[in-house]
Amino acid sequence: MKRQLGQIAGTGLALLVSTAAMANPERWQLNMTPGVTSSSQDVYHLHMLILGICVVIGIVVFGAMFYAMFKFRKSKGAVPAKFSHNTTAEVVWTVIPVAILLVMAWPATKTLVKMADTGDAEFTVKVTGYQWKWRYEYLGEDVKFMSSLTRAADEARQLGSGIDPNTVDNYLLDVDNPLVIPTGAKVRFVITADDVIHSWWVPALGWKQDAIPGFINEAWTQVDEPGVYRGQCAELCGKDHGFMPIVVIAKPRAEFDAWLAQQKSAQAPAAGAVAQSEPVPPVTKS
Ligand SMILES: [Cu+2]
Repeated sequence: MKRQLGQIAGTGLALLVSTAAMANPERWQLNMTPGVTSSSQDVYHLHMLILGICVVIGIVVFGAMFYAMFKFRKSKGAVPAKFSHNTTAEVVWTVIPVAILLVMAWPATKTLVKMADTGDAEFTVKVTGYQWKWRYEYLGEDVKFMSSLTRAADEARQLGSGIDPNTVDNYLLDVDNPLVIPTGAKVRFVITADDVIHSWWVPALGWKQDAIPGFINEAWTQVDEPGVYRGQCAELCGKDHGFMPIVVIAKPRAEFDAWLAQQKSAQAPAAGAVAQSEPVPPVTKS
């Protein structure tokens, strides 16, 4: 019996350790993932530090509580104390928590400040949320496009479609036009919405940012590993809220440059068509 329990505990521990190392959610995963950016890893380490502090506090507080409850119970002859307060004890149990909070606030604030600092970004992508898709615009590059749920998933999700969602790759987590960013570059995002509030969230990047009509929120990321990172709208935004996924592809610099150049030439209006596609507003005299 003891051996069995030991085996179960060992398996559980191994599961925890192995899943903690992975970037994508796994069945029975209990912990946060470290993600793929320096911000997400800072957040992960901060989370582990604070969790550790909370566990130690929990053990000390509950240990003292249960010790007192068993050691000083009535059946053991304990009598109620007569004093109503003790200034020394009150000062101690105020100062210690304040000190612990300050110790925790220091790294938390440092991480938040770093995550909010969008300076020195190489370029900016404007993200706009719509019911129920995303629009990406590479500011200053003349590249912009809509990004919506793939056709295959959209068909499979319809009632009575007869299509088994299990046969659709990355069901509800794939888009027609993913956002492409270069690896190793600081990319700034300005995030807004055109109808209702949405929220742009790719867990591996380590943050989510609300997309609010009339407001511009900022965020940044720097992904060092090439890869495909998936996310979803994280603010209930209407009936198809669950059907506006996000896909970010991080490509090595050269591949990204080639992709951007190709997008640019594909989206550039043909000579002579400029006047039609972008009418010049009439001059108004004030
Ligand atoms: Cu949404």
